[in-house]
Amino acid sequence: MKEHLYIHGACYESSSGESFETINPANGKVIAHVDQASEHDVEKAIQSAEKGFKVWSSMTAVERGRILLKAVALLRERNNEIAALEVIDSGKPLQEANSVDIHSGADVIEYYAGLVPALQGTQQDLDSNTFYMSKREPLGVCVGIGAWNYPIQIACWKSAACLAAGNSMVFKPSEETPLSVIKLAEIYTEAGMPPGVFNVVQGDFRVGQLLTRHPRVAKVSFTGESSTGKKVMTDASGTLKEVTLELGGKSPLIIFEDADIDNAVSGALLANFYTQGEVCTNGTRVYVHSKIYDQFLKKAAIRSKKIKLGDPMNIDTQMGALISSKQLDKVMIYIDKARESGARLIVGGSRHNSKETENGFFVEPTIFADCKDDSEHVIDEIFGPVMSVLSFDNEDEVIRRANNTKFGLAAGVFTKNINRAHRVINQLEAGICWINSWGDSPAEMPVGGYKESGIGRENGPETLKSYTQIKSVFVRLDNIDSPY
Ligand code: TXE
Repeated sequence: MKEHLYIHGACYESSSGESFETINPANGKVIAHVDQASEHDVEKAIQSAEKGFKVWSSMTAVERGRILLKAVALLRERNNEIAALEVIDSGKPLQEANSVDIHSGADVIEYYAGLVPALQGTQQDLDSNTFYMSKREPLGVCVGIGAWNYPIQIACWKSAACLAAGNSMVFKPSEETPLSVIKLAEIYTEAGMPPGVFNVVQGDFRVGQLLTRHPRVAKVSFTGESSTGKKVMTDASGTLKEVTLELGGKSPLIIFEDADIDNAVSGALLANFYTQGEVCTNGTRVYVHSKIYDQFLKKAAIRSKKIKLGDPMNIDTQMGALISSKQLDKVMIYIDKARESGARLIVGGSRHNSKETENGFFVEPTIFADCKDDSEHVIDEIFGPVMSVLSFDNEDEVIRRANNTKFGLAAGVFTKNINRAHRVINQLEAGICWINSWGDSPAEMPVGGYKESGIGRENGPETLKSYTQIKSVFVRLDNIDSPY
């Protein structure tokens, strides 16, 4: 199978003569050969987006919202078809993709389609002869760059606010998972979106750099590793682009002695093993009060051993394959480092090999106990199914330890004491916090990181405004008073 670019409302064959393979992580088989966009292709995409912007930004917010809502209906109609494509390209279980990836993307597009007609400027009288107005105008051509763990959801989240506000977008998915975003582009076109409003270019970091450095791009919205985010910000600074950076994390999940322990175990397993642990907001440092530490480990081990690994296309599979052999090797290196650190392996710790997974990149759900805060596997983001459990004795101590990281993406607290829950959450340095829950990310709620976990937000009301710029207009009704 060949996969191309998507420019000006249609499939577009690259002029680069270069292509790359995308494989099925569950069996290592090549799914498709995908065009690597050339500099010329990127220029074509930007020109197309400039044409699309002119038409799209001249439409009313209600007209744009109407088209976005048609796209929402088509996404939901084709949910299972697109979910299956996401599974073979990313290795995640079908039971996740069917219920989360497209639905959460469509929800955000629906949210902004409904919100944008209410986006207004302001007017203020200054004296009997003067007043000013402030108008919110779109930015122009924007760029989205995606990571491989939630390919179509990331593209939906980035394009939703961007397009609703009247901008156009050139989107580059991760080269690991290039397939599903083409379906989104086709759906946008089918919904009546003018050509050029949403374009897709494919390729690796070289194409990403062409986009972040392009002089006629107004804003870059990036999702990926923190180290890559810094490169994106550097490149975007050359032409003073706005950036939104959704980056990595190593988030704390704190379980107090009064917590409902079974509920807390549910939270900890979700926060570490959902999508094989390849979720940026994962709560991978699990701090458990010493009074319930052993009980927590026992329960977590019993339930982890029951997690069903296997063919991600099997609806009963609960954990699929890591994205690549490179990612598998990275996770296994961190598991070895955890062993060397003296941490106690409670469950897992090995590659998962069975008849149906023999050529895939599978790792068992893994829990290490008695971890030390300064161990590499506790400091670094692993991006795999590896839970690090640490014990604590008091509130001040655990807050200090939880905040002792360069990241600041997410944080969570499990306790029945509502005062303590809010007192602790208020002191945690993180942009996305949960109390007695983990992972919920409704369209209404802004998400994004503190510190080196990112800049800016996605979703929520403010993000719509971040895709506009304010123009102030001062009006004088009498003659200007001039000394000349
Ligand atoms: O990231 P990479 P990956 C994070 C997650 C993890 C990472 C995994 O925490 O750290 O993403 O995704 C392109 N200039 N999040 O491995 O390698 C590259 O082609 C421009 C956080 O894909 O950084 C790909 O399309 N672009 C998130 C994209 O950047 C460049 C949720 C990401 O690649 C580039 C999900 C360059 N110099 C994952 N180099 C959140 N916070 O919400 C690479 N790329």
